[in-house]
Amino acid sequence: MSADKHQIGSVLVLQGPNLNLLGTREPEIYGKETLDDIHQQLLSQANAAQVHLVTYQSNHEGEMIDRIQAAKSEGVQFIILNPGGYSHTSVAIRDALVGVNIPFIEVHLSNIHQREAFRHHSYFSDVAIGVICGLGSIGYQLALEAVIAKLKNK
Ligand code: CA2
Repeated sequence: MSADKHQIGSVLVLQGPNLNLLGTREPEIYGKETLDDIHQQLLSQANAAQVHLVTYQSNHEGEMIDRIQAAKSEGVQFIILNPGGYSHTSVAIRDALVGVNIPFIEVHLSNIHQREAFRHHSYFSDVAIGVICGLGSIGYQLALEAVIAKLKNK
């Protein structure tokens, strides 16, 4: 569904593999909230700002790429992306984002730089307009606040 005439813009929140498990395991790393809790909060924040927001989670690289390509045809103006484990492996998702040329903010719940060395590099950070990590679910709220400010200033 695309934004109506009262809305100031359209945003996709795209969540990668295993983020559907939030709130069930490893709360010390990823927090206690479920993905649905996080999405409900973002939907209410977007609604208050008259922003059209859609959420999508997939455990499959190809489905994430298809969703990014669909976002282009839907007129999505910004993507808020947590690529999950694909952060550290996926040239293909990076290529999709560069290909559609939709600005995106990369969000990680945990501070990937304090963790294992293989998490220190992300294939997305150098092409993102901004990167937030280590702040838990607040990171998504801050990313949406930044997107709302950009939509108001356009
Ligand atoms: O900190 C983040 O948001 C990550 O993107 C999360 C990914 C991880 O591979 C990245 O290095 C950093 C993993 C998401 C897995 O989430 C789970 C949540 C609960 C239980 C198990 C996994």
